[in-house]
Amino acid sequence: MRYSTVYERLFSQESKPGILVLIDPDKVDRDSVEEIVQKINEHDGVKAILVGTSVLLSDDFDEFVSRVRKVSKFPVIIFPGNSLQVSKNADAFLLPSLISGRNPDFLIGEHVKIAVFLKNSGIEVIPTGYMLVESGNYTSVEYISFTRPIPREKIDIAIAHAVAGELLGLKLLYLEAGSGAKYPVPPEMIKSVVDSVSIPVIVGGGLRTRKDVENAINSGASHVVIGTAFEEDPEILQEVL
Ligand code: 1GP
Repeated sequence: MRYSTVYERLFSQESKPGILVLIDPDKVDRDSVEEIVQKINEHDGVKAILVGTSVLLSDDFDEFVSRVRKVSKFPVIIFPGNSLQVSKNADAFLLPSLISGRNPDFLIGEHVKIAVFLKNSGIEVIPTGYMLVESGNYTSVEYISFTRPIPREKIDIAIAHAVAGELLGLKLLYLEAGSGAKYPVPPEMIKSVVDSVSIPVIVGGGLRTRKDVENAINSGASHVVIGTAFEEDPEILQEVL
């Protein structure tokens, strides 16, 4: 690999915007894991595979991550919804702090439970400011995290949270409308946040069409996250980028 870290590979200046495909371990038939990853491998617009979910009902997370990584030609990054979703078998770990909320469990609590494990594992950790944005429906992340999303039109509030995250030393911002969101994060909010910070911003939640993806990328998103639309139709990757 040309880059020494996944972070560099994804966010170096010459890295073009692309897709981070989110695989929810609770939604994948265990007989089709390799086949699904092979499908992802076919698309050069993909930059990485994220693995994670809001709750986690399955009991084979570690093995699941290994299977994905074994076949993937892209880096595999854990994007955990809680402290059960850890494994040494990934290329990197997004450590999200839900900075748009005021629930201490998701700001620091879950992190304390896995911090020493992560450090000892040697896995690359990417400290991420996770910002939930109102999306027109009640999403799993809102329910599970007991946090309220930032109102869609409150761009000033989004900027203030993003800048606070940057000043706290976070290396990445994730603007999230929530899985299956009715409306993605508004382009104006993406643009304002991107213009306010010098760390990369990724965007996800409710992105289903080429237009959705273009809106996010043209607004300055470093990459976009696609989960539900890929689950519903793996060919979507071809269409959106
Ligand atoms: C959820 O942003 C991701 O954390 C992906 O959302 O499932 O709506 O693509 P979708």
